[in-house]
Amino acid sequence: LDKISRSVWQSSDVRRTLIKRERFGHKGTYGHVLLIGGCADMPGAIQLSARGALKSGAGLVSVMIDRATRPFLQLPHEVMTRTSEQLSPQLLMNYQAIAVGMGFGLTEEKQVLFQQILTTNAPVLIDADGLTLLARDISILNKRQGPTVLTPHPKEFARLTGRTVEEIKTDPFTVTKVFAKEYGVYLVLKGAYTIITSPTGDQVINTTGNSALSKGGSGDILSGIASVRMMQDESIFPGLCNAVYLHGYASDVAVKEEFTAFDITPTDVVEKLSEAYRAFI
Ligand code: NPW
Ligand code: AMP
Ligand code: MG
Repeated sequence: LDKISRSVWQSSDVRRTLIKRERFGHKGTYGHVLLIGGCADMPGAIQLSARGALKSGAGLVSVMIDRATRPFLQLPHEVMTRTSEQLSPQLLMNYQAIAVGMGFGLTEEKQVLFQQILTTNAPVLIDADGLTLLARDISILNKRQGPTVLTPHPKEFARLTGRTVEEIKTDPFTVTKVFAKEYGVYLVLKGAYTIITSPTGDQVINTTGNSALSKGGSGDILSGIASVRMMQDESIFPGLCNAVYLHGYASDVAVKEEFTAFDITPTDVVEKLSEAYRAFI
């Protein structure tokens, strides 16, 4: 691999590829993102994703949950809701990016919904329980018409590949590259150093972030950020790299300025996105 096809994502890359906010832009300019997830046991995950998307400049943010989850949700006023009973191919055409899986649950009913969602041509990011559902029948990826993004941590990637976490950590560059090319997906293997791989095998490493992120909810926030960045930035691949970079950067700012890696929460990280974006406009 040469230096270009596997390099560290830099601040200059973010500055170059992050969308410019236009003086005459409107909410249509910035796209409508749909986040699908949540269940009665885990109502927090989808709310964290919604915060991540909202604080990343989406024109509109909607979440889709099942009716039973609705009473447990406290969403920002700006976020619109749909219930999974309303799901249809026509409805999904209204969104420029879709993310599915955060706190979704693993029931048979969710498996069916998941398969219906993947029939859309819109870009779909699959995270968390979406990845576990995908691991039950990975061949569904071969039927995808639109772009697909997977954001596993090592255990989720182990489920998808049938390998052990140890095997993945021994040679993460090769296993991710082979997988991304085989299934034609963008792959974000999360960790202290996250590796982002394109369907053609380009690879980028992210070095921002710290152990403040090693807490439940961090990945759910990243999914919200990533669904916006992949929709708005130069193209999907740099958008994903920017999302991972800015998520890590926000946690670095938080640890330097206000919190420690002990007491910071994922919710605090979302607030620090303001400073992350400010550094790159
Ligand atoms: P261990 O313990 O080391 O064996 P799962 P999940 C491993 C929702 N959430 N390197 C580690 O395994 C999500 O959205 C809801 C190596 C860890 O215990 C999902 O829908 C929240 N191993 C659902 O929960 C907040 C690593 O993976 C195991 C690793 C399940 O998601 C929390 C967990 O993997 C959560 O986000 C690494 N770098 N990173 C809410 N407030 O609503 C992780 N592991 O079993 O797939 O479950 O990731 O917790
Ligand atoms: P998840 O396991 O889905 O909640 O995702 C965790 C998120 O936090 C991913 O974006 C990881 O890259 C990030 N993360 C976790 N631990 C660290 C760490 N020690 N250093 C940097 N980033 C981390
Ligand atoms: Mg996660």
